[in-house]
Amino acid sequence: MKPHWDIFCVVVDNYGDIGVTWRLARQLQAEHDVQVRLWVDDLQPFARLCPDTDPHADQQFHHGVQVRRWPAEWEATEVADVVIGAFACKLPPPYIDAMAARARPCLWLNLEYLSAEDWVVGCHALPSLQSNRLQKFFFFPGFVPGTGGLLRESGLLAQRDALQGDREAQREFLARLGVERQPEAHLVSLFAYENAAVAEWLDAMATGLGATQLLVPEGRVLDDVRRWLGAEWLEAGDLHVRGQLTINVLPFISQDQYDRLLWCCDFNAVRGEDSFIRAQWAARPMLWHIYPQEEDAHIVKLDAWLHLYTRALSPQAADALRGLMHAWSRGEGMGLAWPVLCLHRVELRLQAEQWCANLAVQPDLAAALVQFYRNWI
Ligand code: TRH
Repeated sequence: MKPHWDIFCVVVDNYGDIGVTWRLARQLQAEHDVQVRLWVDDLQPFARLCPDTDPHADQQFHHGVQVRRWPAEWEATEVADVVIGAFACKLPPPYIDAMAARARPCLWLNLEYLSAEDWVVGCHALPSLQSNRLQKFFFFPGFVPGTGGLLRESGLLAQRDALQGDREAQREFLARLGVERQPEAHLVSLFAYENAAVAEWLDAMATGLGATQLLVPEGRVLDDVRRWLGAEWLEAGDLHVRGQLTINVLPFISQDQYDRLLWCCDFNAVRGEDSFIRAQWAARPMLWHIYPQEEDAHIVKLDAWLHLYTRALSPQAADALRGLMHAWSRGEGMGLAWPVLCLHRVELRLQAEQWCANLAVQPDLAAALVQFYRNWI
């Protein structure tokens, strides 16, 4: 019989929690011989990532995954062989009791947030004994050997290569999103939180030496773009031109379409955790809007990743990239940082490809989880 896996997700805010767990659930179901149930407390954001979702259904199947509403009042259910609590979410107490009472022990894992900090290797896969004598293991995704790796579906990079090598397929894909690609323009995607530095960045692109086409899916950053344009309203399908800059507003698209958008672009501004990883699989230069945390804890995380990512760059290109990422996170300084970065476009493109190729040598997160379970039984 196939092992059963339960994944629990609390949507704190945004799309990252559900984005990561849905991707993991899909991949486990598709590539490993397991049956996955995904428990989600709020199906509305899930419906944005997976558009044929019924946000009101208690139970539904998508890509073979059983998606269950996590009810406020928990109802007794069979415990799975592997139980994953995503991002330190608290499992329903009756479910934990049932885990403790289960005749055959189940593996309990906490899937942690992604960080490139050094301490992650030392903490990855450590067990902690719970009050009911159950053991919980902390599973850390990461960029280096000794961590749990990153989510990467099999065949992902081959699909990316096929699209990146086919201008006509790119043209068709973008046309379906309402975008006519300008032949000479630098194609940039923008997914970010609200950011005071948007205006400076758009100014820099509008007055730059070459043409830029900016694709902005509907979301939190759109209001900053609207303000810069002086427009009353912005919505999917809108197109605005200011100097060298053309701006297309896109609808919020499915996860798979979003991947393709990243693959088509020359440069991607991403945020959070999941889009940040997907931009790395796109093998294109990128800008990361890291999720802001209290006391600037996010800057430590940003620097830890930059330390790894810039290692193979020339000092000038590394400085330019660091300067850009810090300006974006600070909310000022993009006016200078962007043209400086553009001087290193070629080197950054080669580095993005090399970085992606190096990451792809490591086992992916889903495979690492399955292997961990096999070693555990
Ligand atoms: O939405 P986010 O800001 O999520 C964040 C982070 O996960 C952060 O670590 C967490 O603490 C916080 O939420 C609560 O960014 P992220 O992680 O990139 O998730 C966005 C998801 O949305 C990702 O799966 C890609 C997807 N997406 C689409 O499917 N279509 C789109 O059009 C766009 C722009 C994104």
